[in-house]
Amino acid sequence: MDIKDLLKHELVVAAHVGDMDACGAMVSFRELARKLAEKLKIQPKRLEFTFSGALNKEGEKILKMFDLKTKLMDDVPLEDFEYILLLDTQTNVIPDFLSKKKIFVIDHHVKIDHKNVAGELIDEKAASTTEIIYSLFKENKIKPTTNAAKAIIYGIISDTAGMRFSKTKTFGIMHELLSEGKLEYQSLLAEIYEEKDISERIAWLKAARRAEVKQINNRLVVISEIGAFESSSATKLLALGADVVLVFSGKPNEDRIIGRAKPGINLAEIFTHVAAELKGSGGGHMAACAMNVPNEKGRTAISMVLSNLKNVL
Ligand SMILES: [Mn+2]
Repeated sequence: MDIKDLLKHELVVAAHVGDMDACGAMVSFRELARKLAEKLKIQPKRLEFTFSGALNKEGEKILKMFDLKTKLMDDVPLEDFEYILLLDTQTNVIPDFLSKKKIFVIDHHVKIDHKNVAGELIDEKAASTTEIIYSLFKENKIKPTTNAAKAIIYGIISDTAGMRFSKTKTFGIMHELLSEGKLEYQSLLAEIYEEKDISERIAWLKAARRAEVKQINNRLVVISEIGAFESSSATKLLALGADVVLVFSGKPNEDRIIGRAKPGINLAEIFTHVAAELKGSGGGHMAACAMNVPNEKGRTAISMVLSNLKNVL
């Protein structure tokens, strides 16, 4: 099925991690669904928005900014819905009770082997999931409102670290969105990025202090550990000069490992493989990925990633 068929059904729109891109994708999808239904002369269907994992601070900010109400997964009457739309998320990370539904995937992470999805729009080359949603606007000749354009832009900004990891195509898209919406990049940045909380900055510095540096074939691999803010800590350690960063974070129900790598190193493949072997879940982008494994398996996971890295670096 394609997106037009999908819109004939009531939908639970879900993401696993509620980050800026996932939330921006929800905001822009809400508008796309309404306008496309209008265009197709079909009754707009009920949409419920929820997360199967956690919502982060930046995601929360987007939801507030564009007034999108989400529900806790437990409060969504799943039995009423036949279809789930996964945004910025693939089927390997969602809980089993969701996997039983008919699933449509819109995502830009490395494609995993999906079983029985009703439909998918996966573009690993897209900078963000919002970029894929934007392509749907264009394909259907619908002009996003300024709000939807901003939500799309925020998804791109967050997933390319402010355009630093952006491909040429995304610069074109960014230019189009900014000029058509008469938006100014600098003011959008200022709106979304204020100085990080002191607790987050302390986490970065602690992660740096705890860093263990290993040299593998002339490449620097940095391993560290932190209780919270593991993703941004890993990004900071990469910026300090590492080629690969692995940050361990022990959570109450699982061990989490965040990976970051310089371009050209496919860390996601290693993460997916190691996570599967340890009966956890893992994946992401080549150079930015994560895995969750059962408690007490995190250290093993790190050693396994390291031995795999010896063959890759
Ligand atoms: Mn994303």
